[in-house]
Amino acid sequence: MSTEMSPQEFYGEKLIYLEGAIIELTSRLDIIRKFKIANSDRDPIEHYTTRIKSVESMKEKLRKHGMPETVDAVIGNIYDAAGIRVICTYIDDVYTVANMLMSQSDITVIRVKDYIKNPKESGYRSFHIIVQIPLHVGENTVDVYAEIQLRTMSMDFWASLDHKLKYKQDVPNAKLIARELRRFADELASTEMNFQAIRDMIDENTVES
Ligand code: 0O2
Repeated sequence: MSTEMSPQEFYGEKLIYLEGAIIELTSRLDIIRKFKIANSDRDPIEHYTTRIKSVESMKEKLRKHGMPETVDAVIGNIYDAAGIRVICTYIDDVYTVANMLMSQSDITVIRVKDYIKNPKESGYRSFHIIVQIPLHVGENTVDVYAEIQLRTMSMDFWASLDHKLKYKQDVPNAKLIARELRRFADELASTEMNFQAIRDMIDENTVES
């Protein structure tokens, strides 16, 4: 039986900040989807998932950064307590959706990491944005941090397998598997670019009937 503290127990009344940031940001994504469908007939987002960082991994992060294991330390300093992962159809959709979010006047962009243009050593690819979004809670307005990770389906597929390797202990041939994953990441990236080029060729040559 798990003895891990629940987010409600740890965050208490401030859980609403994290849940609220997720609600705000997913509404923005839903509106982007509706706008794109209405204007181009194509939804750039396959799906999105959301999560509040588990208490165990949050405490580990606070310890790593030498911060007290308190809710205030999280709300004031930790960027990814509230997280949204957006899975897009094509690579250019990632940038379209990211730019549409980042250009919203009440969203403050704190940090951008483009691991698509500059993949990690592991082969990991994704576009990360840290934002701050204002939340009206009762009589107060609070700015809440959230992390948005945008990636394509193939980047997501790759990251799930890589995550499995990272968190599993004693995998035989872990080094060899990591090397193979790195190679597959390059192959997926090149296949994805080819898919996008073919999509463009089809679109350019399509005559509306
Ligand atoms: P979880 O459970 O996904 O939240 P920081 O976030 O500040 O600790 P850093 O280096 O600034 O560290 O963050 P980075 O690398 O921009 O993004 C961290 C998150 O990206 C990770 O969150 C993963 O979700 C994802 N990520 C980064 N590198 C890799 C990788 O090589 N493989 C996979 N599968 N995912 C990666 P967490 O906190 O590790 O976990």
